[in-house]
Amino acid sequence: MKGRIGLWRFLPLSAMFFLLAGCGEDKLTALDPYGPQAEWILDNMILSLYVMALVIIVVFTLFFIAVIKFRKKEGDEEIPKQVEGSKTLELTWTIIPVFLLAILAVPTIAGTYNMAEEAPEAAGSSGEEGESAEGEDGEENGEEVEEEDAAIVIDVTGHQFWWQFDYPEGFSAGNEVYIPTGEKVWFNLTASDVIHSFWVPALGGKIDTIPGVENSMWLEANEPGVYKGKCAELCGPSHALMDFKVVAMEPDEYEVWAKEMSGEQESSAEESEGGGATEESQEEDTQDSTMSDGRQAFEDQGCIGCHAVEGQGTGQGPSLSNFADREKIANVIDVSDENLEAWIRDPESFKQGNNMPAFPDMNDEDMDAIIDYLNSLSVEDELE
Ligand code: HEC
Ligand SMILES: [Cu+2]
Repeated sequence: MKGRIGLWRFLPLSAMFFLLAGCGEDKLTALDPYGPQAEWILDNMILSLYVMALVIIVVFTLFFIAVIKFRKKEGDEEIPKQVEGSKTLELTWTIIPVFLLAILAVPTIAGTYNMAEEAPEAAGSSGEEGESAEGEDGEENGEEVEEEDAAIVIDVTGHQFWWQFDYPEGFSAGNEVYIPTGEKVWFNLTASDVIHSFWVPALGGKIDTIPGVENSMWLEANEPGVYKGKCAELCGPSHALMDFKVVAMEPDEYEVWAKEMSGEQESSAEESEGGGATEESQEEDTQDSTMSDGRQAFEDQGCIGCHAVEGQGTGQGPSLSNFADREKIANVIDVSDENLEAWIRDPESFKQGNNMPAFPDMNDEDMDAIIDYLNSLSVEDELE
């Protein structure tokens, strides 16, 4: 019996297998790419695996040949000839690795530059792109300019422990970033507090978001879907809960979504005579008798101070303009009224160290009104 390995010893290994098998969920894996950048990364992972496999095979073959061929034989008492240094061998095992590293270096460097490509001239910050393209440039290169202008550049800010996405049209999305499929979408990234790292494994590489520094990258999704993202840099107690989602839509659907998101802002600005969605206009809104109880409570309780509901968000809290479209509350809690209430009453119990104050004593009336109000904030609904 001695020396036989019990099968049970493989149990931890198979447990690991099942654990890892779960990694594919939520499209949260670099091994199942959904965009050109992620495909490039996977190709290069495989290339380096081939190179490593080749090295292992050659080294082990030589090793076993040496062990078997030169092992001590019966009656072999002499000490073998002692050799030291061999120019040929030294050169061989210097040149071959250099060659192998070159095979890896060429695509790596080319790809790194390709991924770090800067956004084409920032898209017009308002809706007048088309006009300016035609007005200033002749018809000849009008098309080209328009194409450039159409590039979507999203400003990303990492906060403890949520993500802010500001769109060129002037609206803001919290925690879930919407992009069109089939084109490069550009991200300018920074952070408000500590260093975070922006990573969507199924779509591309990761990049640090650093306070005071603006990094840039692009991502492209081949097909519509929801791709999970993670903060990949330890940033505080709830770092592991600092998730986000990329929601990729067909371009025409995305157009409508973006219009809805920015349209909401316009209509609210129109309602208040002042025009701009400034603080005063929000105060004016407060007097508006048609305002829903929920909206009223949302303002009375001070939620509005941190959460934009239409228009440009602040860095204080995620924009809730399309809160009802969220797949999770604060990215970690399943969506339900009970959970939403629990979150508002005590966010700390879900996400340690986060910056939303608790509202433990809010009266039920306000609470219910706010929950109804938040549940009504859907933009996807209006796409149908
Ligand atoms: C001082 C600023 C502040 C105030 C006031 C505030 N919040 Fe928040 N809220 C935050 C921050 C910061 C987060 C993000 C927490 C995180 O995920 O780390 C958040 C997250 C949320 C979320 C989850 C958002 C998402 O993307 O899923 C909801 C819902 C929410 N708050 C509702 C409210 C309501 C309702 C009120 C008023 C009763 C309120 N908040 C008041 C700062 C604030
Ligand atoms: Cu983080």
